[in-house]
Amino acid sequence: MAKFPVEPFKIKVVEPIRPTTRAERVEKLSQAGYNLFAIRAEDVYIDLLTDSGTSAMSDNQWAGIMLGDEAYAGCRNFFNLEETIQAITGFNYFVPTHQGRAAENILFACTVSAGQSVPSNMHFDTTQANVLARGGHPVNMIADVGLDPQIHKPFKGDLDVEKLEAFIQETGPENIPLGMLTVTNNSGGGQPVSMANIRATGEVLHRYGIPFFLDACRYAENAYFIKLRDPDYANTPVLEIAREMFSYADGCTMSAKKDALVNIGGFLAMNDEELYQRVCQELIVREGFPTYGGLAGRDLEAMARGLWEGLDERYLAYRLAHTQYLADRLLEEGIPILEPAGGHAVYLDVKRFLPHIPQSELPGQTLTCALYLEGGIRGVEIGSVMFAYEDPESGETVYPDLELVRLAIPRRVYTQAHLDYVVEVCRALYEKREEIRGLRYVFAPRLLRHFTARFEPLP
Ligand code: P70
Repeated sequence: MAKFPVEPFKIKVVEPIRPTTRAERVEKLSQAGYNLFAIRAEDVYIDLLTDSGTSAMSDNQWAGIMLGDEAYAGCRNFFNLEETIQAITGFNYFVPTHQGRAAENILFACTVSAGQSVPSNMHFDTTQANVLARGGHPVNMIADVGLDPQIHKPFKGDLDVEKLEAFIQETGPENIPLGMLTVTNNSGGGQPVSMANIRATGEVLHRYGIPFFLDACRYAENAYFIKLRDPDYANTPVLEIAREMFSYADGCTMSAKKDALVNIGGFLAMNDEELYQRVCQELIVREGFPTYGGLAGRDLEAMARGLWEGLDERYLAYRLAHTQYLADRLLEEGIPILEPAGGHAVYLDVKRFLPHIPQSELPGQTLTCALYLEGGIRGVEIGSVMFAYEDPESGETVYPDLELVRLAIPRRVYTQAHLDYVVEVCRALYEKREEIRGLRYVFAPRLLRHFTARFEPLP
């Protein structure tokens, strides 16, 4: 049997949760248009929708909140945060933002023009949408192993560097304002990117004069995976690994709602002073003055403290083992998941869980609904609803290679018993998987469709 890691903390504050009846869930789901984003959190028993903003903060972070300096300009918490971000990333300049997508919006507003391309290992939903919103083309270049849900490789988040170079030569560097790597790769199973691949990606982009940014929201989990899986780094402190990862890049976007263990916050960091000046202008129009960037002073303090806690090696060892525990228990029950386990989530492999439902009938979304009906669990579809698109030339729908349901694990929130319950529900559902029927759209917006689309069950 898989072994559960001992939590490197004890629990001081609790929040009650309430199971619902199946009859209640049937009604709530139908009212929500079969989209779990439209369900009230109170009607969810175990909420694995996201690891973003859902962390339990520490006593030290809450203490920092009381030290919030709410001055409009130059609050002391900004300087604590600045010192922290410089120590960890080494980048010269940064601005706070209210969350990751605001950092993306500002970065792309200052860099991307219509018709230009932004290559990445894999864009997540908001970076993809923010590139599209500027009239740009988000291009994914994950190495082939990253698209095989069953192959065991240490760094399935790696970008295909040869593909990148060929793409730059075809497209012309002048049409590529920046390149990115998402660490860890959220759309591809929370898989890490190797240090060698971060270095090589930076080298190729820089050879053509193209800036390189990390989408760094799970950089600490990525750094710890490097420590665990790359023998060259087995004895390197994780802070040093993180610093080296950032050293190959020219900047990063960060959703601090993930590895910085806060409920809200983010930042955009960079080395280029001229870019920083333009970013400040954009920030002042959209987010706020550069020493608070849309956040309260207390939020900046919680972020500064959370960034250090997110790099704590005992915490990271527990964090990855906790996710691994859920993966191992599901595998023990024969339930198909993307392997190996990701850092922040376990991803059900829907093509093997519901092989009888074609992607046109939205099997990932269907499975999120079935999990909710079966046990009040909320996961999120990372598949055709999130990523399918219409080919502009043929008019045909292009479905993503991976059809997944992500069970994201909030940090420091759920115990072994919660995860065991999740396994029980998945097992019960897997046993009756053949009874499950697909969905169709009733409403689908153009950008970031998954958040607000509505569905109905197929007859
Ligand atoms: C998640 C959330 C956010 C995210 C990310 C990467 C790699 C940027 C951002 C934007 C979003 C989400 C998805 C499904 C359900 C709920 C929430 N990811 N880059 O859970 O950051 O949210 O702060 O604007 O993963 O993965 P932000």
